[in-house]
Amino acid sequence: MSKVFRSLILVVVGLMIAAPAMAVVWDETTDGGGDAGDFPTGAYQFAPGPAPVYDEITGTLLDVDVDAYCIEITSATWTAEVVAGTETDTRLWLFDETRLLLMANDDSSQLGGGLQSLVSDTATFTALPAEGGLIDSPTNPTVGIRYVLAINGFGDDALDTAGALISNLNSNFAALVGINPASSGVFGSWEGATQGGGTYDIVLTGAILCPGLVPVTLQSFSID
Ligand SMILES: [Ca+2]
Ligand SMILES: [Ca+2]
Repeated sequence: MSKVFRSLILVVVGLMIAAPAMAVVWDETTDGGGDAGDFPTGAYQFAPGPAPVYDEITGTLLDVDVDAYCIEITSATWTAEVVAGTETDTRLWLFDETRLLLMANDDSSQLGGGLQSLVSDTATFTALPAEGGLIDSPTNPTVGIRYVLAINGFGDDALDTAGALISNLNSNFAALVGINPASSGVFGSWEGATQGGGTYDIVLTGAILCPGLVPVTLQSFSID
């Protein structure tokens, strides 16, 4: 092997090591074909096959809107974070296949995200600096299992089947919040409050957009 060729290989290998992993972005409209469903009164979106693996989601919220996506948790340490967008005040909700809320967050001000949102495993959220890190009875999802991640805007609330607030986000803006003790925790409907709308960008770490077929139990959330 010539010195030049060997040097070239070393440079290429060095660049490969230095290059940061690039996120693969799923767009609600260009990849998903249009408005993502509202869970469970409309379909949610998921990837068509095992590749590529999507770990970032972009879309647009209307004035009264919820966009839902199937995500699979791939690591015990994971986050789903709204990182940018013109929607200035988002909310994130994570439900399991029985429509039970595991956790929700309104404002990720602890990360400098202001009125945008972040959900994560409880250990990661607890370790966040500044005013954040507060948790109120969230439940960690299971690695390898699929869930529904829904995004909407303040102050549209999720209601249970009896019409009660599933989560007390109104008094826990910057906390990771689980089920309101006065609620069954089982999703019934969205309150439907006007939110203002705008674009959003959700970055997934330790989680991916569900690749390919979604379990029948999750499919039942769709009215299609
Ligand atoms: Ca929608
Ligand atoms: Ca918010």
